Amino acid sequence: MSGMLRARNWDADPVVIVVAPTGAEVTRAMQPALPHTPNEIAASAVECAAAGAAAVHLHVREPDGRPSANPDYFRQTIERIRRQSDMITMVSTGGSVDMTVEERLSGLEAAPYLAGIETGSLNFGDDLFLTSRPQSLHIAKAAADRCIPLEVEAFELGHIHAAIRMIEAGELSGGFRVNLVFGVPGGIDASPDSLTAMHRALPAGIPWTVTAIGRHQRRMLSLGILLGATGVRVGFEDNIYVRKGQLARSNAELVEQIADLTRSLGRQIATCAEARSLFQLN
Ligand code: KMH
Ligand code: ZN
Repeated sequence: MSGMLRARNWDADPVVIVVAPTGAEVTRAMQPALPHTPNEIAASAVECAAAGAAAVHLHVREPDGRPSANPDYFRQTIERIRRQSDMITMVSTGGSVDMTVEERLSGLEAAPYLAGIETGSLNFGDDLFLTSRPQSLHIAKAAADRCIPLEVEAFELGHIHAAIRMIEAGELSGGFRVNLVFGVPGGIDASPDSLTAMHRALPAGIPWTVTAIGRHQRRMLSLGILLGATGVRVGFEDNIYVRKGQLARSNAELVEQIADLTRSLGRQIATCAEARSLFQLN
């Protein structure tokens, strides 16, 4: 084969498993194993790292379970995770639907490796999840000031186009990576056509991950794995069931399940070091 050009195999790169252990919407009434405190969230993340997760998407809660914007909770959670694992710590700047943008920025105070950013708004179930363009610019600047790279959370096509415009205008620093989110009521639906439409809108060569809410989650993640996604996301933020009608015992059980699925589809699981390189964080 020497001297001939060869296509890069679709399965060449291992898959980064991201775990979102807590989120802002799920309650303990819905999922009794939901971690609330920094200790619980960190313990869950570390257990997920042992099961194959290389990155963790963090929200924090008050002890009674309400979504929190307390930077100390983010700090304690991240310190505990870092003491016990090399996984990439990523904070949400989406927070919960009723937080102000300043509250949503509180995770940046904990010096995470990575942060999410919204580049547009949508209905979120019965609520509004609002991020105006000036607010996106404010979040991007707050992250850039702290040298924290960003991952765009795209809930529909327009969010990708808005992010591309920000990149072109030099308004997003630290590289460009996108998490495609399917199935939020009010956002793009969880269907194969929607995944290919979102995938087609991405600039070549950027890291991209797939998140899906609801009953099509594993099918959407499978499609992402087969289309060469950099990573896939699981965890109680997105789905509390291990199969129809059966609650997962833990976030780690969901990580084990997606790791098995990934291998059965012909791809390997990324280590934390590989995930840093695949997310272009080195
Ligand atoms: N809780 C949602 C309103 C993100 O983390 O950036 C926002 C969310 C997305 O979970
Ligand atoms: Zn989130």
